[in-house]
Amino acid sequence: MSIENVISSAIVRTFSEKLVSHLEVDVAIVGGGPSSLVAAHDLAKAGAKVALFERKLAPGGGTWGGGMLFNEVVVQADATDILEDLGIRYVPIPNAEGYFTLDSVEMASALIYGAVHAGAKIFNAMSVEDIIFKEGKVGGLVINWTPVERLGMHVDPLTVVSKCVLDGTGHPSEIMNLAVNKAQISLNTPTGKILGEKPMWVDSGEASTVDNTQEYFPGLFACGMSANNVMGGYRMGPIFGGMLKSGRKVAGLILDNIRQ
Ligand code: 48F
Repeated sequence: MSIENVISSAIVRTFSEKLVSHLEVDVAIVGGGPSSLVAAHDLAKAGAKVALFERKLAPGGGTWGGGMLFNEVVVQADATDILEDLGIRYVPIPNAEGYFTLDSVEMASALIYGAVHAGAKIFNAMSVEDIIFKEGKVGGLVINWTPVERLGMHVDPLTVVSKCVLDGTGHPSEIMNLAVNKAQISLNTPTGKILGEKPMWVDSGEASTVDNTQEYFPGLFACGMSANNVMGGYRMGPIFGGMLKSGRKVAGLILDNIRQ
């Protein structure tokens, strides 16, 4: 066999095996932002079978660019245990006890590496365009290649069956929108609908991101800014403790759910 054939057939075969073995999983995660990457890490480390689908070529979501492309972010003391677990270094901010800066590129890459090495499979350049909603239950995802989505090609998708779905799509809460508008699901919010993100209020947003991280319909969870948007929390900008803690919280909730 020629080396050209060796390379191409090895890539096609190993990718196909990876995808086929993740068409049915415990947890299907949508979006590879900081909250869902922590969730993927914790879930996989605890033994759950996890597939994460990220629309962009590079997972990491809003982590890479820090604040206004200054590639540093801030994390609070109560989330440094998660940084330690993932081997991410941080530096105290002078005169601001309990706050640290860290390199956003180190954080993004360590979160991705941590999730993959814990056993989660990340499928990049794939977009989730719908949910499986069967007999009143959320049963998985409908996926397609991002270039198909972006070019508006008329190509049917494939599906991933899962026990739980996690919406980690950030500010737009894409999966929750599909649940409300297409599946007519009434979410576990005061109106049953998405309440919508409020403007910036850093400390309120940080606390509410964690509080709002929950199961919003049987088998359908939200974390990070998606959860905050669903429940009408405030935004917080380039401080990431709440995102990391939200990912850890939702992993615990999902593990309890799938173990029952
Ligand atoms: O927005 P994002 O980083 O999610 P997050 O974990 O973190 C929010 C922070 O980055 C920041 C903030 C912190 O202070 O406010 O915004 O809540 O990442 C969401 C990821 O989901 C992907 C998207 O490309 C991004 O990488 N995504 C969104 N919709 C889809 C998707 C979809 N339908 N299919 C696949 N990926």
